Amino acid sequence: MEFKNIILEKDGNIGIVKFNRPKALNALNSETLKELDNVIDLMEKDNEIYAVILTGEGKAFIAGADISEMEGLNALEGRAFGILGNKVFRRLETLDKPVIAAINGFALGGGCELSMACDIRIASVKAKFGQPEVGLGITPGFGGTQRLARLVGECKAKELIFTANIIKAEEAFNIGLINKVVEPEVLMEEAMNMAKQICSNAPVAVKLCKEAINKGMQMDIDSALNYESEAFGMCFSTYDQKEGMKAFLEKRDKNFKNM
Ligand code: DAK
Repeated sequence: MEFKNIILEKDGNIGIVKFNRPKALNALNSETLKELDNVIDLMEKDNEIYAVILTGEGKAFIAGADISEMEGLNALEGRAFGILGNKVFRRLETLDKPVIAAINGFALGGGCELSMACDIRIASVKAKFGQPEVGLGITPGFGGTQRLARLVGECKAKELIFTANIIKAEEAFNIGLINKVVEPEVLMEEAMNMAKQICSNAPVAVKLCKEAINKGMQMDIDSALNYESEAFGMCFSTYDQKEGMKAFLEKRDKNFKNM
């Protein structure tokens, strides 16, 4: 499938999604959001993809939702835009495979929010993060008030959102917004290495872990631990559990089959 604003590649078991509107710093317009929705469909259906990397072409990851498109929206259109974005971001967050954001540059507003809907965030030292929406007269609309507070805590989330400050990758790392900061030249290599390491593990177990962490974070601890027990039990119905344990006992390399 061909896209106008997204380049889709596959390297082994890894799906690579590149936002490709560099002239507008990859700002998210509704066309790009719809394309991303279609890309998620493809990722979801492809059983050979075990992990996904998102990155941006040019100097930005994503500089936010497209201000030129949003500027003229009426309330109903604004609501529809917000619903579309939230739906797509949530689909990414709940995709049954890990998603790594390789953040090459600006991750502002909707761009920071998109990175927060990913499971792992690796950033170049050149990356910058922020939720500048209040400076435009709006609230973050793609989950920023919710995911940022959950990731870095209420204290820092309020400071970032109320001040609209833009922070460097190093500070984003220090407050727990991102996993790792690397030099720009090795960003994709680092993301690929992590993706390959994830792909070398049992994909069904990884998928169940993602689900257990995401769902468990919204539950009380007893319900969450019950959920974990169910996921753990489920593994014993898989080929990969037998293979993983057998390979260990036989002191040989494992050969997982995603089943
Ligand atoms: N939208 C549209 N175009 C953008 C853009 C954006 N977010 N960011 C940059 N561009 C465009 C610029 O207009 C410029 O276009 P031309 O003038 O060349 O045609 C081109 O990209 C290059 O940008 P600059 O010339 O400004 O580049 P600089 O390196 O000088 O500056 C910058 C880079 C990232 C600091 C600057 O471009 C900037 O401040 N950009 C805006 C960042 C921003 O405020 N982002 C947050 C957007 S608001 C909601 C749903 C969603 C949202 C909210 C509510 N609901 C429906 C409730 C989300 C909101 C946002 O994300």
